Amino acid sequence: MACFRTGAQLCRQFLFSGQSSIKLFAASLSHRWMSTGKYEYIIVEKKGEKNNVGFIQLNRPKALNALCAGLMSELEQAVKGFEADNDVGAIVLTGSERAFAAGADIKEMQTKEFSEVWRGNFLSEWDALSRCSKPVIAAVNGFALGGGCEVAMMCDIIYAGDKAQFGQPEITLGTIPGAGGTQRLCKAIGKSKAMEMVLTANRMSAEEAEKAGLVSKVVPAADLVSEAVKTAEKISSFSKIASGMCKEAVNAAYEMSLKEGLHFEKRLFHASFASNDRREGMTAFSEKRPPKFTDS
Ligand code: DAK
Repeated sequence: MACFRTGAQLCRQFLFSGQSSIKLFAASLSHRWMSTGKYEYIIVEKKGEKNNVGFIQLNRPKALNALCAGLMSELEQAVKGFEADNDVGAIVLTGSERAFAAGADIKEMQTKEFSEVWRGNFLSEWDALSRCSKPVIAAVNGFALGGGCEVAMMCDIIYAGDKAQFGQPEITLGTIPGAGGTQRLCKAIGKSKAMEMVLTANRMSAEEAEKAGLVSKVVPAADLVSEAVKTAEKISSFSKIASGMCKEAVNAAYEMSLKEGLHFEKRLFHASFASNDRREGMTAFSEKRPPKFTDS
């Protein structure tokens, strides 16, 4: 199964890498559409010197970026748009200085009944971000609470501004985290700290989150986005086939036993030998010159 998925992904990467004029035209159209502000709750742009970083800013300031259905649906569209854009090698997701996101929209959930949420698999569309094949960096300033913390954890790397606060306050609403707050948090910071956050609704500061391993870097709030974009640019400079494989392999560590994960990693490594970029990377090293990756 693992090998099948790897092969399928490789084929898809090969297909996307064909820089045919039709594909370039479609990408430029979708970029133009994304940049013309057709979104209500998010801002979508491309950033970086080479315009190769997808940038999504949650933009519902009056509700502290509460993640209403409309916002989540726009987020899914934007992520899919960047996935289909051959120029984009990594994505940055951020909010405002006051709030990354204060959680799912409580007012939208308030009157829902059990039968409705159960039968309709309420909020199942939230998974889209965690299925993105390109690396995503969450740049978190301010509140990342409930679903906001869970969305950050769906990303591959979290950078935090120095005033960021992480928390899973669902218990104060008589419910529990529903999008990874009991699972990803536990894997990121361990059972005792996760239990404490989930059971007490106590928040974790940026500094504590870095110590606990939830975030990889804390920077002054004002520098957060540029730091995240810089890292995304660096990732984008490498072969997209290699970065996609790296992401897939690291994520496998969450879902497989060590034995299965090591096997999966080795097979992906072998599969990288089918790419031109692997040959180019090793040739460039031997010839003492920078590589020219073509994502093929
Ligand atoms: N929903 C809706 N509105 C929110 C909101 C939220 N989560 N958070 C804040 N707001 C709104 C406030 O109602 C207020 O609106 P107005 O009254 O001005 O109209 C405005 O944002 C400003 O908020 P405050 O006046 O409260 O501002 P403060 O600075 O005093 O307080 C705060 C900031 C972040 C501490 C506070 O707003 C707060 O405690 N917010 C709620 C945090 C929270 O409990 N979050 C968890 C929500 S439950 C699932 C997927 C996801 C989820 C579950 C399942 N599946 C895939 C199944 C997620 C669940 C959740 O996230």
